Amino acid sequence: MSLIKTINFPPLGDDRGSLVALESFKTVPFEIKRVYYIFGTKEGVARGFHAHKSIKQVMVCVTGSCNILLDNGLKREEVLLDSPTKGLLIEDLIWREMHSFSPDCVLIILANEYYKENDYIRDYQEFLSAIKN
Ligand code: T46
Repeated sequence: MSLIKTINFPPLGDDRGSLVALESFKTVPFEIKRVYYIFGTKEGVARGFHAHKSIKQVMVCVTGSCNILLDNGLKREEVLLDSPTKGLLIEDLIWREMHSFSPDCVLIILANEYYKENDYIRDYQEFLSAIKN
Protein backbone atom coordinates (compact mmCIF):
# COMPACT_ATOMS: atom_id res chain seq x y z
CA MET A 1 0.00 0.00 0.00
CA SER A 2 1.26 3.45 -0.88
CA LEU A 3 2.39 5.82 1.88
CA ILE A 4 1.01 8.72 -0.17
CA LYS A 5 -2.59 9.47 0.82
CA THR A 6 -3.92 12.45 -1.06
CA ILE A 7 -7.20 14.31 -0.65
CA ASN A 8 -8.69 16.27 -3.53
CA PHE A 9 -10.48 19.35 -2.23
CA PRO A 10 -13.41 20.42 -4.39
CA PRO A 11 -12.76 23.91 -5.79
CA LEU A 12 -15.79 26.10 -5.16
CA GLY A 13 -15.12 28.33 -8.10
CA ASP A 14 -17.23 30.81 -9.96
CA ASP A 15 -16.45 33.49 -12.50
CA ARG A 16 -14.64 35.54 -9.81
CA GLY A 17 -12.06 32.81 -9.17
CA SER A 18 -11.58 29.84 -6.87
CA LEU A 19 -12.13 28.99 -3.21
CA VAL A 20 -11.42 25.87 -1.16
CA ALA A 21 -13.06 25.21 2.24
CA LEU A 22 -11.25 23.02 4.77
CA GLU A 23 -13.62 21.71 7.44
CA SER A 24 -13.16 19.21 10.28
CA PHE A 25 -14.61 15.77 9.53
CA LYS A 26 -15.69 16.96 6.09
CA THR A 27 -12.86 17.81 3.70
CA VAL A 28 -10.34 17.05 6.48
CA PRO A 29 -10.80 13.65 8.23
CA PHE A 30 -10.16 14.85 11.80
CA GLU A 31 -10.85 17.74 14.14
CA ILE A 32 -8.55 20.65 13.23
CA LYS A 33 -6.93 22.06 16.40
CA ARG A 34 -3.94 23.84 14.88
CA VAL A 35 -3.02 25.47 11.59
CA TYR A 36 0.50 26.61 10.77
CA TYR A 37 2.25 27.54 7.57
CA ILE A 38 5.76 27.44 6.21
CA PHE A 39 6.86 30.18 3.81
CA GLY A 40 9.99 32.03 2.77
CA THR A 41 12.02 28.82 2.79
CA LYS A 42 15.53 29.60 1.57
CA GLU A 43 16.84 28.01 -1.62
CA GLY A 44 18.31 24.54 -1.12
CA VAL A 45 16.91 24.19 2.40
CA ALA A 46 15.24 20.94 3.48
CA ARG A 47 12.98 20.76 6.54
CA GLY A 48 11.24 18.11 8.60
CA PHE A 49 13.53 15.14 9.32
CA HIS A 50 11.26 13.83 12.05
CA ALA A 51 8.23 11.64 12.71
CA HIS A 52 5.25 12.21 14.98
CA LYS A 53 4.14 9.64 17.52
CA SER A 54 0.43 10.36 17.20
CA ILE A 55 -0.41 13.65 15.45
CA LYS A 56 -2.44 13.58 12.25
CA GLN A 57 -1.77 16.24 9.66
CA VAL A 58 -2.91 17.42 6.25
CA MET A 59 -0.45 19.47 4.16
CA VAL A 60 -1.55 21.76 1.35
CA CYS A 61 0.75 23.79 -0.85
CA VAL A 62 -1.50 26.79 -1.53
CA THR A 63 1.11 28.61 -3.63
CA GLY A 64 4.22 27.31 -5.39
CA SER A 65 5.44 23.78 -4.84
CA CYS A 66 7.57 21.50 -2.71
CA ASN A 67 8.40 17.81 -2.46
CA ILE A 68 7.50 15.67 0.53
CA LEU A 69 9.36 12.44 1.20
CA LEU A 70 7.64 9.88 3.43
CA ASP A 71 9.36 6.90 5.02
CA ASN A 72 7.74 4.16 7.13
CA GLY A 73 11.04 2.42 7.90
CA LEU A 74 10.48 -0.11 5.12
CA LYS A 75 10.09 2.10 2.08
CA ARG A 76 10.42 5.74 1.03
CA GLU A 77 7.99 7.51 -1.29
CA GLU A 78 7.90 11.05 -2.53
CA VAL A 79 5.10 13.34 -3.67
CA LEU A 80 5.05 16.76 -5.30
CA LEU A 81 2.61 19.19 -3.71
CA ASP A 82 1.84 21.89 -6.25
CA SER A 83 -1.88 22.59 -6.04
CA PRO A 84 -4.19 24.35 -3.54
CA THR A 85 -6.76 21.61 -4.25
CA LYS A 86 -4.47 18.71 -3.26
CA GLY A 87 -3.88 17.70 0.36
CA LEU A 88 -1.43 15.14 1.70
CA LEU A 89 -2.72 13.19 4.72
CA ILE A 90 -0.12 11.85 7.16
CA GLU A 91 -1.67 9.96 10.05
CA ASP A 92 0.73 7.16 10.92
CA LEU A 93 4.20 6.89 12.41
CA ILE A 94 5.95 8.22 9.30
CA TRP A 95 9.31 9.93 8.92
CA ARG A 96 8.93 13.05 6.73
CA GLU A 97 11.33 15.33 4.91
CA MET A 98 10.37 18.39 2.84
CA HIS A 99 12.60 19.76 0.10
CA SER A 100 12.76 21.53 -3.28
CA PHE A 101 10.65 24.46 -2.04
CA SER A 102 9.91 26.96 -4.81
CA PRO A 103 10.68 30.55 -3.72
CA ASP A 104 6.93 31.35 -3.58
CA CYS A 105 5.95 28.16 -1.71
CA VAL A 106 3.39 28.55 1.08
CA LEU A 107 2.77 25.19 2.74
CA ILE A 108 -0.22 25.13 5.10
CA ILE A 109 -0.47 22.32 7.62
CA LEU A 110 -3.61 21.37 9.54
CA ALA A 111 -3.11 19.26 12.65
CA ASN A 112 -5.43 17.42 15.02
CA GLU A 113 -3.37 18.40 18.06
CA TYR A 114 -1.74 21.42 19.63
CA TYR A 115 2.04 21.76 19.37
CA LYS A 116 3.80 19.27 21.66
CA GLU A 117 7.55 18.82 21.30
CA ASN A 118 7.32 15.44 23.07
CA ASP A 119 5.25 14.09 20.14
CA TYR A 120 8.31 14.46 17.86
CA ILE A 121 10.90 11.79 17.09
CA ARG A 122 13.81 13.73 15.62
CA ASP A 123 16.37 10.92 15.57
CA TYR A 124 16.12 8.41 12.68
CA GLN A 125 17.44 5.44 14.70
CA GLU A 126 14.90 6.20 17.43
CA PHE A 127 12.21 6.26 14.73
CA LEU A 128 13.26 2.80 13.48
CA SER A 129 13.13 1.46 17.07
CA ALA A 130 9.68 3.01 17.60
CA ILE A 131 8.36 1.26 14.48
CA LYS A 132 9.54 -2.13 15.72
CA ASN A 133 7.79 -1.70 19.10
C1 T46 B 1 5.81 18.84 10.52
C2 T46 B 1 6.36 19.57 9.35
C3 T46 B 1 5.53 19.38 8.13
C4 T46 B 1 6.03 25.77 17.32
O1 T46 B 1 6.36 26.45 18.30
N1 T46 B 1 4.71 25.50 17.10
C5 T46 B 1 4.29 24.76 16.05
O2 T46 B 1 3.08 24.52 15.90
C6 T46 B 1 5.28 24.25 15.13
C7 T46 B 1 4.84 23.40 13.95
C8 T46 B 1 6.59 24.53 15.35
N2 T46 B 1 6.95 25.30 16.42
C9 T46 B 1 8.38 25.65 16.60
C10 T46 B 1 9.29 24.49 16.92
C11 T46 B 1 10.61 24.92 16.31
O3 T46 B 1 11.32 25.73 17.23
O4 T46 B 1 8.84 26.18 15.37
C12 T46 B 1 10.19 25.80 15.14
C13 T46 B 1 10.33 25.10 13.80
O5 T46 B 1 9.69 23.83 13.87
P1 T46 B 1 10.30 22.53 13.16
O6 T46 B 1 11.77 22.59 13.17
O7 T46 B 1 9.65 21.33 13.74
O8 T46 B 1 9.79 22.77 11.64
P2 T46 B 1 9.77 21.77 10.42
O9 T46 B 1 9.47 22.58 9.23
O10 T46 B 1 10.97 20.90 10.39
O11 T46 B 1 8.51 20.81 10.73
C14 T46 B 1 7.19 21.33 10.74
C15 T46 B 1 6.39 20.79 11.93
O12 T46 B 1 7.10 21.07 13.16
C16 T46 B 1 6.13 19.34 11.86
O13 T46 B 1 5.12 18.98 12.78
O14 T46 B 1 5.23 17.77 10.36
O15 T46 B 1 6.51 20.97 9.56
